[in-house]
Amino acid sequence: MINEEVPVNNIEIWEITNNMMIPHNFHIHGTHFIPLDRNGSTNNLEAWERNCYKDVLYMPPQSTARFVVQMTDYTDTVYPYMYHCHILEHEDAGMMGQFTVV
Ligand SMILES: [Cu+2]
Repeated sequence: MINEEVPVNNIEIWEITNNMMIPHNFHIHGTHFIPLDRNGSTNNLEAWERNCYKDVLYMPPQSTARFVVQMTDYTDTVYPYMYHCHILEHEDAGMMGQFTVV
């Protein structure tokens, strides 16, 4: 199953939400992103999360974050990229999605 189809080189803002009562670490493959805010404010980003490229973002319980991202490499449905929680037990339990760049 492909969760997202992203136009190549498009500059996008993604919003991700952790609606659970435990933290997660959002991780994306094939690109990196610049965090914009957490829970609606840049003040909720740590110093090491600002103005830099990341491929993992800590998501506290009940939090929402936005980041700007650009996918510069094509991929397809045979070898899609993925995003997932970087906590191994969560990843193994299926907390992940797949996306293509077209
Ligand atoms: Cu997790």
